[in-house]
Amino acid sequence: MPQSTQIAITGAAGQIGYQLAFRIASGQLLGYGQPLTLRLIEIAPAMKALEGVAMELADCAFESLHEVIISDRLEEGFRGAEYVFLVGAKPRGPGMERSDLLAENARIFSRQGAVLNEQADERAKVLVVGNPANTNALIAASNAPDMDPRNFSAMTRLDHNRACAQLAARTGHHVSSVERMIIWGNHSATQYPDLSQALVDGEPAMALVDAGWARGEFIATVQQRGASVIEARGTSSAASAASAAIDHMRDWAHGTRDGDWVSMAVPSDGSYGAPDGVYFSYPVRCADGAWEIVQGLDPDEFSRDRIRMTGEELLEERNAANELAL
Ligand code: NAX
Repeated sequence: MPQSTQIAITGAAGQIGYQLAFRIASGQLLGYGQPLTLRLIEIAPAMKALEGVAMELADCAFESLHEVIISDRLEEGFRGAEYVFLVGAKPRGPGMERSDLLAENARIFSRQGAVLNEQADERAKVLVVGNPANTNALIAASNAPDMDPRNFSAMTRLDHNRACAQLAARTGHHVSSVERMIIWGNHSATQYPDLSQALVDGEPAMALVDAGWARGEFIATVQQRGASVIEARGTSSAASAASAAIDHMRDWAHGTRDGDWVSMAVPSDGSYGAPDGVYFSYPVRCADGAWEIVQGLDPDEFSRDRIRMTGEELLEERNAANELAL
């Protein structure tokens, strides 16, 4: 029997956690039948709900699931973790400024980074989903000095998948025929969904759609998709977010499709004019458990402008986080 892979999820009794835990337990991350242990973490007031999640996980009788550990102690939850999904975060409350939100989450993610450094497998892959995801990833990585910052990333895969779905619908093709989509920058309203490099059934997307749509409605629809889901469902995207989190981690661990790439927010190296020292969403290719930023693309002036704007927002977030000196 191979060893059980240790997978930690924070915010595991929340909306996304409730989807994520079951999909992973069913084998969607590691492959059907691969043994795994779920280490589910919540804050104390949500522990009763988390007990219910653990009961339901047992009731699924999943072949892959060997053990479920539930805890409100990070030390226990992160122990030996090889894959870490940082989903739990402080939500924006009524009257709360963006700076307050950043400060509250900076405290959460600095502590999580420090405990990961002590307790997790030193090669653990850490995916930050909780918002503001890019800056939370930066803060967590900065507080884990013994871990490689490249082992932290933030999720823009939901935006990426949304963009692929919009392009597929517009061109009348199945979403699986869409390749080389890009989300640049921050997982926020300044993100830049860019289809200028995309292919649909091997053909350049720009030859299939008009430039006005590509630069206008397409971008706005992807940027505002989360708000549209809230308006329709009365609550924010959860199943699609969990699905994207698994896509992100699976491709990172097992590799991207030949000839294709995905969007991940990773430590910027200044490529394409993005600022250094932030977690910036780029097109990346993954192989052998590592990612590389796709090089050699030539963004036009419109794209460079958008990349600059979203980079400026990330710098502002980074500077605000630095002022907290966490
Ligand atoms: P919920 O409010 O349903 O669940 C969050 C859970 O996290 C709660 O159960 C809460 O008790 C727990 N929690 C809070 N602080 C914690 C801490 N310090 N340690 C452990 N657990 C903690 O939110 P949900 O809809 O699941 O969304 C979770 C996060 O994902 C939010 O920050 C949300 O903004 C973010 N999202 C990010 C996306 C992305 O693409 N990067 C898309 C989806 C989602 O909006």
